[in-house]
Amino acid sequence: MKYNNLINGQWVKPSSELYIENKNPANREDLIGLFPSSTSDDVDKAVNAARQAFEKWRLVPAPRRGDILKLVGDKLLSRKDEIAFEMTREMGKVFAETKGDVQEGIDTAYYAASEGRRLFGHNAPSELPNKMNLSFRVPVGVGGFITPWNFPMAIPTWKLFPALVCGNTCVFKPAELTPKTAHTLVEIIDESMREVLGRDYIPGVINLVHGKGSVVGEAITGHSDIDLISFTGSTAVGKRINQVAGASLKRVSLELGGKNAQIVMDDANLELALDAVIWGAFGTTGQRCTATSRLILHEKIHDEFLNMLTERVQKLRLGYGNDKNVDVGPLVSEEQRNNVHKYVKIGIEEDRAELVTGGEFAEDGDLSKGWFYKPTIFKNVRPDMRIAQEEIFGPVLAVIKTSSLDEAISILNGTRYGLSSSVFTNNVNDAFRAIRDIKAGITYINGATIGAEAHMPFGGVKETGNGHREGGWTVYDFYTEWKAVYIDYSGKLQRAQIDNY
Ligand code: UN1
Repeated sequence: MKYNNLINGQWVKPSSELYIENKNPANREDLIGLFPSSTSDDVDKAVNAARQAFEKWRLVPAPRRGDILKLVGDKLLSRKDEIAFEMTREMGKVFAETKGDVQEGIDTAYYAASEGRRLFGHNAPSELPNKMNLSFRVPVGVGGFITPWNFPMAIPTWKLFPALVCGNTCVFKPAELTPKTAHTLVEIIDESMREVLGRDYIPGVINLVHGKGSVVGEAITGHSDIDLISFTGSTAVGKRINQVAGASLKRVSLELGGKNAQIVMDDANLELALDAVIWGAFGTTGQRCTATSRLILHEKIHDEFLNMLTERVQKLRLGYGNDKNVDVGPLVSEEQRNNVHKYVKIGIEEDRAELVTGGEFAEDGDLSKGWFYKPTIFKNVRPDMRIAQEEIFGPVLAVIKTSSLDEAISILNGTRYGLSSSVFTNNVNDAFRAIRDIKAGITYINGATIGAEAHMPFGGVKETGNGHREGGWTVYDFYTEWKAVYIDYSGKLQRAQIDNY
């Protein structure tokens, strides 16, 4: 089946007429569909449509825009299992997790819908008599949205829903590896717009342009008529986007890499810490920007905990995520698996690190049809080794020994990233010290590094981003401009700073 782009309210072929195959990463014989390989011409058309639509969409009352998002949330909810099944087929993580991914989209839809009735401004008194000052939010304009494959539903919704409720129009380029999920999402948004707006439907509010980052992503980033860019992906690509988009002073929000660590202190509940690290390191096959890729163990519990962990990891069941009794799905692609294996080889060659388990392709029986990799643990890892510094984005955990909380925090902080972090301790003083001293956008106490909730600010410090957050209330600042208004009803010219002082 061939899918198309949505431009100006119409499903249209890419101007290249070329399509890209989308296959199941657990079974490469399973072809999901053909998706457009679009060009900069398609991006131009989408941007033009979004620009025209903006002049009408910005005038639709925000609560009405919220009504559309409420309906989008309802539709996602009623189709949750069906959509999750197709998402697992498309990108590999297990069904329970793709259901969670859709739920995150539903939560974001309802949050954004209710924000349509808030979008609060601030008022302040004037320094002059008979004069009123107020300020309110206006939309920014046309947004370009470039999203990854690991949360093919949640991450696009984090961006598109707040952007839409604020009155912006959208040009959306999803990851090449997960176009079907994006198609379903955009189809639902467009249907909901038609149902709520009826004859007042505005074509071009949301445009979907499939294709390669190097072509479609570049064209969006450099487009002179796009006002803002929101991107989630690698730090290398984020830096490039910031440079290109910065040249035309676009507003840019970047959610980039992570090298997240879980600390386990000697007073921690070890069973709990064990459940958390299994979930954090091997959930989504380690392909989350919040995944636990370093485990920092207090020396007093190091050996015992590592034994418990190894035993559990070796029992994890690999397979197609839509089958029952599967704990871990495949990696998303051959390229991704080769990259993980490259890092495992680097780890083995690096001084002193020791492979405890895993470290190879999983190819028994049906697993040979997909991009499976055995869950992998390294021990005796030094904090400065490459496997402890660079984002691997796969099921590889580096275990580091520590002798104190201070040292553990300094190891945790000692990378160029700062997204998620976790500390297991039952000592309340240590917990609060860690909360204060950890340099990361997200810190969990007695919880895994993954599992952020949609109504809280999501993002990180250092090279994890450029200071913006997604989710929660803060994202509404990214998608709006502040307008300050002064209303003078004195009937005379009152000069601020001059007539009153
Ligand atoms: C990501 O890894 O890119 O906190 C997003 C979590 C999820 C979102 C992850 N709610 O792990």
